[in-house]
Amino acid sequence: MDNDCLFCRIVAGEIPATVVHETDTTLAFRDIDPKAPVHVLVIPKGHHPDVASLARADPSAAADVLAAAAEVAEAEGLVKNGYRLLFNTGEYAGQVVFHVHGHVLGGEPLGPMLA
Ligand code: IU
Repeated sequence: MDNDCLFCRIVAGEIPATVVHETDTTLAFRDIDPKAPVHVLVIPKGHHPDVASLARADPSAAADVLAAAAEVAEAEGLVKNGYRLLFNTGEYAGQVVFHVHGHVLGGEPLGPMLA
């Protein structure tokens, strides 16, 4: 755990979050500033700054995050119409929290990514 990391502190229960899914290795909670009717963040419990570092350091945890995201999408009723799973990676992509997180977005048509 990184004491300066907001998402590590959510995992530790030190900061509240609306948790919608949890496994031994992952946690999923609602984004505090949702960009779609459903906006859930899926994270590994271990601290890794971005998805590339996670995949390198712990491929099994990376697979767990993808599986958890699919389960969240199913539980949130997003599978029939589709949803977006997005990992902002680095400053130019707009990553602001450097504990890897997948955004599960859906519940309305999202349009093309690069419109
Ligand atoms: P990004 O990919 O690092 O840009 O996404 C960070 C997300 O974390 C963003 O959508 C924020 O609304 C969200 N978030 C949150 O859910 N709770 C918080 O306390 C903070 C950010 I700070």
